[in-house]
Amino acid sequence: MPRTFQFIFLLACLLPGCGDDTSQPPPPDVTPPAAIESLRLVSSVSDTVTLRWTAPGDDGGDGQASKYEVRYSVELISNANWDSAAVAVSPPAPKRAGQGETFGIADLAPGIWYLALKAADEVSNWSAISNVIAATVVGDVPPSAVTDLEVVSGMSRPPLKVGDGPRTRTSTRQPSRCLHLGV
Ligand SMILES: [Ca+2]
Ligand SMILES: [Ca+2]
Repeated sequence: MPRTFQFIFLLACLLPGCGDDTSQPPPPDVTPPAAIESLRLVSSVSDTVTLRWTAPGDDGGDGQASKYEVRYSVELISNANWDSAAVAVSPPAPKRAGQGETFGIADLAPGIWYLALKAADEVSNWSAISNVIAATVVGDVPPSAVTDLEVVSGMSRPPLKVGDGPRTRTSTRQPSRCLHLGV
């Protein structure tokens, strides 16, 4: 290096701020969203279950996660079988940490289903599995047959008139007629 440049370089390094390099990239994001512990069942109607939980953050409980993955299975979900559980389509985009999320899964067969979810940040740091909940799906059940049908009122009788004697009730009934069949 020419001496002139050496001098300029040394002089620059004596000035305040020498060595500060603001062009350094930020440290990599290695912190996943916090595991969701607030998953709960809102309703199970027909073949659809509706879930609700509180959004985690990008880093633990801070910020905003980037995506969810909701899974369901007829077996209790754990780390061992997470990958084999069915993936629910079109989960919601995460809101900011602390806000409520609602999501429905339709077309479930009748039976008991276990459900759980994970959240990930923008570099796919995945959280641990949420709490696991169970939902009973009844499916589309037709109305049961009526087995207790009965008559609760017959022909109405005209009311008694005030002043009529106990045997002077008015009636519109026609005299009964008998049909005699000759032999
Ligand atoms: Ca991040
Ligand atoms: Ca993160």
